[in-house]
Amino acid sequence: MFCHQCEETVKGTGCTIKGVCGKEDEIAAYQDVLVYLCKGVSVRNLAAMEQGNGNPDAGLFVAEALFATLTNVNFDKSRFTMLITKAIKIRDALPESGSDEPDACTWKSQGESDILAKAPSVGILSTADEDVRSLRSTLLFGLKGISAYYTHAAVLGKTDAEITTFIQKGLASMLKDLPVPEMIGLVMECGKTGVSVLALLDEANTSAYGKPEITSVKTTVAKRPGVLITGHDLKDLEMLLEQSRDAGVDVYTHGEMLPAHAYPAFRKYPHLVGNYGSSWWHQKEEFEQFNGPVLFTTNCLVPPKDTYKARLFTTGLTGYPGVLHVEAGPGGRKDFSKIIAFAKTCQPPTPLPGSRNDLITGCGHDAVLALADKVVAAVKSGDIKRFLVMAGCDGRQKEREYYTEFAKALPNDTVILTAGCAKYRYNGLGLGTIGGIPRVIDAGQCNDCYSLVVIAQALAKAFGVGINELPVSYNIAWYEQKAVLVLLALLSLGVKDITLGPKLPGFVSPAVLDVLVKQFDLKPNTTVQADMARMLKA
Ligand code: FSO
Ligand code: SF4
Repeated sequence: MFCHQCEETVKGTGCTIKGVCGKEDEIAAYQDVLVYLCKGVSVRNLAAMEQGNGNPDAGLFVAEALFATLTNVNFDKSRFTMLITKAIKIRDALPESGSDEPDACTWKSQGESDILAKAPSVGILSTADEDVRSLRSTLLFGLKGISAYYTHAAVLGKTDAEITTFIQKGLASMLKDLPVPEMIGLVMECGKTGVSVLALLDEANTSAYGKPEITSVKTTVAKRPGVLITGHDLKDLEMLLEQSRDAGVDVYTHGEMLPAHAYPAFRKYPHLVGNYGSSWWHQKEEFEQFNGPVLFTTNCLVPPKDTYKARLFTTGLTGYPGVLHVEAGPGGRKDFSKIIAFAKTCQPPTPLPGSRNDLITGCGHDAVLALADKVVAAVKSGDIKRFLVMAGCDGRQKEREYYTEFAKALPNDTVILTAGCAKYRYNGLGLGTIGGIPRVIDAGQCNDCYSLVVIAQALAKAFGVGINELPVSYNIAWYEQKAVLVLLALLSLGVKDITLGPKLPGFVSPAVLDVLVKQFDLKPNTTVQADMARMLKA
């Protein structure tokens, strides 16, 4: 296997024996072959669309397939077998794209040995040139981010053919020998499409569930047994809350589900009682103590311990061998009755240390722009000197303590703008408020990064300056491919001088890094003191 798509990749270069995430060699092979087949589907479908006879459902299929290959989403071979079979079926139902089709358009598998034999010749290392490989990987991982966000929007009924066409265009491009400037152009277009997909998802979430309101969430536990829901899928949360109404159980959010408490549509459920635990990598300890069932809707799934594996359930694109998967039925309806019935047989959750009643979330663009006058006045009076965008992911290495230390060391006249699970490094520090404005503005999930863009654009307009002239510094933490896409989206908006950590992506070659540094002034993080001095002076 060779995988270098996430920040935890071995030695910062690539996982070759087994993923740090727990991905086995075999699953990596299935994922590589699935991505390859999606390239074949894309070539045929793009050609068919030009003739007016494309398959309008192929774009969503490709997005779902790429989402399944994201870090920590699916470890279940049987699910990848189904996706591979479906990819071949969709591809073969499309007309041939020409007489000299690439192998991805025609290759077929007779079973596991074919898949395992094929993988090395179609995976990342099948591109020999280091810089071409780097650009293809950057594009592929950005496309995986788009695919995840697109799938979420589509679940809520918001679709956009331009976005799925771009996913297919990007995939198809990897089968061609393109000149480097054209590849760089596609990476930039990926960032631009990233802004569009984030806007689409924002529209999907807010039209379905209302505009998030600044909300204080309890992390203490109640007395009844509970169901814990984790991941990012709000539709799953809605179905779970509806089906568990009056069932005698409570529902808790975990990890990236925390911001759900801020939506008006979810606040009406009294049995949505709080948030249990913190970011994804703490799940082994936290799920053990939760005592009840845990529903995974999306990443980040960590291979479970036997102590709680029987209490895990997956849905959507997540999967793990031996864990019960809840499939969507007609109209996308999911039956969570087994999970709810199981919860009733469980003990209530054990309280976790450091529980509190006041974890603030829900600072989406509408809520923050409602405070715009206050924010602008605080900047003008000097009460707020600088905003630090500290969005992105959390992760398990010790070096991520940098982000907690950075937040602690920030002067009192600074405000953190965050989204994603990175927030768990500092949202419990009690950093207080400035004239009623929270010092940690949590816009929500990584899926809600669009809010940060809207807030930055509104500030730029209010002060009549460009986005790079604002008193805003970017200190982003990345882990997986959605964060890659958010970074590309920021670059496509012209944001410069982004600090990225805890280390730079292993898939970026020295020559590609040189372009990023020269064009965008991208930098790796260093020490809290040095980075803070630089950002506060900026
Ligand atoms: Fe975190 Fe995981 Fe939301 Fe990521 S839970 S790390 S960017 O997959 O999705 O922020
Ligand atoms: Fe390694 Fe990350 Fe790939 Fe997992 S997702 S195999 S940890 S690079």
